[in-house]
Amino acid sequence: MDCLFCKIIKGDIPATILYEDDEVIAFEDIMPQAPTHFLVIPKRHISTLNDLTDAEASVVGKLPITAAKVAKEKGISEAGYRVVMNCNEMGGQTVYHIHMHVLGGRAMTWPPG
Ligand code: DGP
Repeated sequence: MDCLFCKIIKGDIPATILYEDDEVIAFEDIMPQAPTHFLVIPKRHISTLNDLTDAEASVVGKLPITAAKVAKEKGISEAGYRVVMNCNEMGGQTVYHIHMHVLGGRAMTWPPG
């Protein structure tokens, strides 16, 4: 499968891995939009949020849990951070393997662009 994030999971493309277990992996975003910007993804290939089924509830539930764990390790928990999941073109999705962005280290604005 020609998926960039599947290649990162397999180790075919290098990434700075922050956390990994059987189901999820977290790594630094290559184009950081904040002083801290990492991604948390399921190892199972799921293209978009629209493709989720009840069968993925458990693994997808691990995304925010992992985000919070890594955010704590990164020292951004107390100040706060933002999590974002983009879906399809209008949502700003560019990589079609679902991922949770975690951004911190600066004050976020609302509404997002
Ligand atoms: P989105 O636009 O929501 O689909 O976010 C995709 C993110 O993936 C974007 O913030 C940049 C990041 N990204 C793209 N290519 C690579 C890569 O090769 N390595 C890493 N670490 N991140 C990537």
